[in-house]
Amino acid sequence: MAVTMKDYRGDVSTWCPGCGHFSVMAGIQKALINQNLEPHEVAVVSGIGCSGKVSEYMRAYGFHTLHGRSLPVAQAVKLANSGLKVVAAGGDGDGYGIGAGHFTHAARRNVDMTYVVMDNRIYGLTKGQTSPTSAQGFKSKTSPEGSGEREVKPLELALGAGASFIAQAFSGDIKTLTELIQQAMEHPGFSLVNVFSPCVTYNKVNTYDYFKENLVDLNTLEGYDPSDKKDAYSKVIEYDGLLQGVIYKNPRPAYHTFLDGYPESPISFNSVEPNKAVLDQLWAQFK
Ligand SMILES: Cc1ncc(C[n+]2csc(CCOP(=O)(O)OP(=O)(O)O)c2C)c(N)n1
Ligand code: SF4
Ligand SMILES: [Mg+2]
Repeated sequence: MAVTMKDYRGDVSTWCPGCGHFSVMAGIQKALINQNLEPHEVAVVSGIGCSGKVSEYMRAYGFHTLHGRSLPVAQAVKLANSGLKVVAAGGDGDGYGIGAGHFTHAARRNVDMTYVVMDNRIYGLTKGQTSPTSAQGFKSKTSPEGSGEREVKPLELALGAGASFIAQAFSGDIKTLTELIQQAMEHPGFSLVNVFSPCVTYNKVNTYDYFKENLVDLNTLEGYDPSDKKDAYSKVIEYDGLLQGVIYKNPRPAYHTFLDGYPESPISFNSVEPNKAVLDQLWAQFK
């Protein structure tokens, strides 16, 4: 039987009506359905934030970790069970603030998994503080005079850190969002999809209209080559990161291929019925 949205549907309880995160979750679910993956073949690992609730709101294996800690857990899940499609998800604060160190190392490590960041340029869950991606000058409860810090630029950060697949999407265009998440999931290595996902309650600057007016689709730029890193940097800088599409794609061997003796089939499929000889050997070590 074909997998449908019903299979992935869980209970959503606290997202505000109109929150961009609804579309991101739907995009993840649709991308999984398009690959005919069933919920028991998928693990969603999330951090803390409104965005982090995605692991509870959809039906699949889920792990709601700590703030900024989805990536270490997700990488461990994938290495322990290579049979799972692993998706880490969280917010801009989660991924580019407290979790930024994990992000840069996950990008260069290249474990075969997908990271979806719901970038609303604000801390939503804690009620509207300036986040790492809030623009310099952005006013909020924590920067009433305007933020004095230059914002983190997720695409430049990911390019510099060595991510082998980088895409950017928008909650207001669910079709493209779904296609990009699916391409990321099919990429054999670490893939990032940064999604502009408006917080309708606390960010009155970076709204749906703001992104509709300012985002440029890479497909409209003639001759853009996503495998060319120089081209990627130059367009990202030229458009100040306000691009939609595959920014960079250049597959290289995933992390597990460098692990000597890493099993072909998932470790979790191995028999755990120890015979007497194995048990005696183990017992001898603890005597
Ligand atoms: C170690 C730690 N520090 C701070 C917090 C408080 N906290 C919870 S969510 C959050 C930020 C949420 O913003 P973001 O990651 O952008 O997600 P959003 O709610 O916007 O989707 C913060 C600071 C926490 N839970 N744990
Ligand atoms: S506070 Fe913002 S990010 Fe959180 S659920 Fe509401 S709209 Fe979404
Ligand atoms: Mg946020």
